Amino acid sequence: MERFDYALSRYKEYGVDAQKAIDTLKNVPISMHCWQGDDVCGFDSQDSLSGGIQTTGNYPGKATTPEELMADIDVALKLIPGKKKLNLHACYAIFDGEFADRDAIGPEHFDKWLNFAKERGMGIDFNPTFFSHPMVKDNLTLSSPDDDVRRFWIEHGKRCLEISEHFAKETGVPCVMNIWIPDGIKDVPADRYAPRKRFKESLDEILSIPYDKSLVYVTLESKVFGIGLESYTVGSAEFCMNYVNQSGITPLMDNGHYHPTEVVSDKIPSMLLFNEKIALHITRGVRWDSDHVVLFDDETREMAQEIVRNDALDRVFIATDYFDASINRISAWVTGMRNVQKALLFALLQPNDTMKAMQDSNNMTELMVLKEEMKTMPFGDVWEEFLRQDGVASDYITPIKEYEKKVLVNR
Ligand code: RNT
Ligand code: ZN
Repeated sequence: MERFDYALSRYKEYGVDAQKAIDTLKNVPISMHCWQGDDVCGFDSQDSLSGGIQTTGNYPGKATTPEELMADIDVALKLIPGKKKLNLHACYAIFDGEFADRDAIGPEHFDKWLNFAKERGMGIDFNPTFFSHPMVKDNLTLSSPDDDVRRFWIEHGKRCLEISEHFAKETGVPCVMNIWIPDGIKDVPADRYAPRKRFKESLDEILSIPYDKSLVYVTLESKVFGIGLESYTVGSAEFCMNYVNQSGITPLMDNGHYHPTEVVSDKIPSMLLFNEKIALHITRGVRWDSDHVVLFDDETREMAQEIVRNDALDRVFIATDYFDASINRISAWVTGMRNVQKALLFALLQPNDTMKAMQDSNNMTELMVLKEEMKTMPFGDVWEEFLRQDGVASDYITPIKEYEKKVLVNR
């Protein structure tokens, strides 16, 4: 308590109210991706992970049943402060009786997830799964030249819209339904236009079914390349930005999906200027991989600052998206989720108005000094206080290691 009092007074010197920052952060929902717990396997197919994404590592304890995954998510949720949402993929459908393929799934296959979320007071976000399935033909889905393939995946998209709306109605929280297709080509294509045209038409068809736009926010996620799809991706940044603009859906930027020197932090204000809402997949790209665990690093902080200083916390859907199979998967969840929240708290603790005024009056020397000063403020004490007020212990590795010993290693 004493340390927080000191932090309060230090931040006050800069005109920042640290308790207000904590109060704001408490109400910012972060959508936690279910797929960190089982290396993006899901329950509906024996196919191995495809789509140009890959998990590497073989840490013991991977969840292989819905019960295990839910139990693991529960352990993670208890160690993550603040407001959470559950982010599900269609491949996590649970079949108690008869199996239904992706073009035939319905809300009933997600009853257990819905109850799980409801019991914990969480909303649900949803993702059609356009990978790890025999109907992915030559690495193509919605952009395939094969009519049957395209029709199968269009139907999948429609089914998912219906499921998303059901989630929103049942939980009372709007559902973000994110469309990402892996479609791409390994080597230099002969036709870049036609697959994109087909993708466009497929999307039009999916979105032609009626759905309540205040309940379901459909987002579209772009990507620069996938593993084995290095030369061409159908859903490029330009494709997605234009499609979103024309159709009135919401753009989703995954910060692992751009050229290595491009930063999503710089894209956020431009996208906010032209879109009512935007969505983010927060991850950490490392060389060829777009999906390392989120750290409290410069770019994560910078993205958070672009959200906070543009007063856009209620305009940005924030979700995590990464998968690491080489470390304890629950720890990976907690570390990444906490780091997103830390970055937001750090952003909320900056004297943003003072800094903006310095920029506008071209006091760049003072601005640099102030920014550097803020880095060594007693931020950790405010973070600890946030945890304390939320009733979450600061130490999460001890309970996770205990769970690992008791449960995970015996799987
Ligand atoms: C892949 C995309 C996509 C996936 C999830 C599993 O590069 O980021 O969002 O990670 O759909
Ligand atoms: Zn993503």
